[in-house]
Amino acid sequence: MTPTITAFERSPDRGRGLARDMRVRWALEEVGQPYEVRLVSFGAMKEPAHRALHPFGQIPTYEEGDLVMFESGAIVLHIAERHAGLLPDDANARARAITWMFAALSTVEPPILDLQTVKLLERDKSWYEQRLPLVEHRMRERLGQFSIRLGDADWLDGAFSAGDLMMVAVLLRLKASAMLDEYPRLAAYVARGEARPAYKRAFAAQLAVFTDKSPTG
Ligand code: GTB
Repeated sequence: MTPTITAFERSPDRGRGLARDMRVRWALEEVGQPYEVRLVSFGAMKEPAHRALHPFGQIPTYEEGDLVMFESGAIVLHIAERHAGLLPDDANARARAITWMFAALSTVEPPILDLQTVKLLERDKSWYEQRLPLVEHRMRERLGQFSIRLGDADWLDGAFSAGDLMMVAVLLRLKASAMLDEYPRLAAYVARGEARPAYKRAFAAQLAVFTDKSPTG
């Protein structure tokens, strides 16, 4: 059965692949599962029809027969569990790959989001000058720890896994800032993820949504 995912009709990132449908598309491409995409506007996301799929009125969602899911992490895990290619067969190695997925989502992504929130939404606040260095420090601390753990390995635990997919997807949000370049091993890790053919196909698909509709092309 071909799953259907939802994505922004018009992504605010203008097709840079930063919205969370990208990680779901990438996982589907890695396992070779074709999928359909239903594009939703910001208005439609808040309507009852979409909220029935996603209680928080967001993207991405995932529909496969009777199954409806939201939360990109749960969706990627579902894809990885149902198809070969993203989780190792060995039970312990599988548990470790899932651990890295959770680490990406609950330990590395929050400080990245904090930093982006401060920079985008709190610039005019009285606390901005005090808060920014604190949030940057927390981010650098986390990236430093992760860089030490990755070391010179290509991937986190042997072969590429859903853990790497999620970690690269999360780190990609830092790509526009110079911060990632302070950690050459992490910059190279992200570049290895972006070089994967499945990543490139997913990226091209989400970019086409933007370029096909962009008045300037
Ligand atoms: N925890 C959920 C998950 O992992 O699936 C979070 C889902 C989520 O934040 N969805 C966002 C959304 O629907 C899109 S990805 N936002 C609309 C809303 O809440 O009304 C977040 C995102 C949005 C835009 C950019 N960008 O433009 O760069 C990057 C990431």
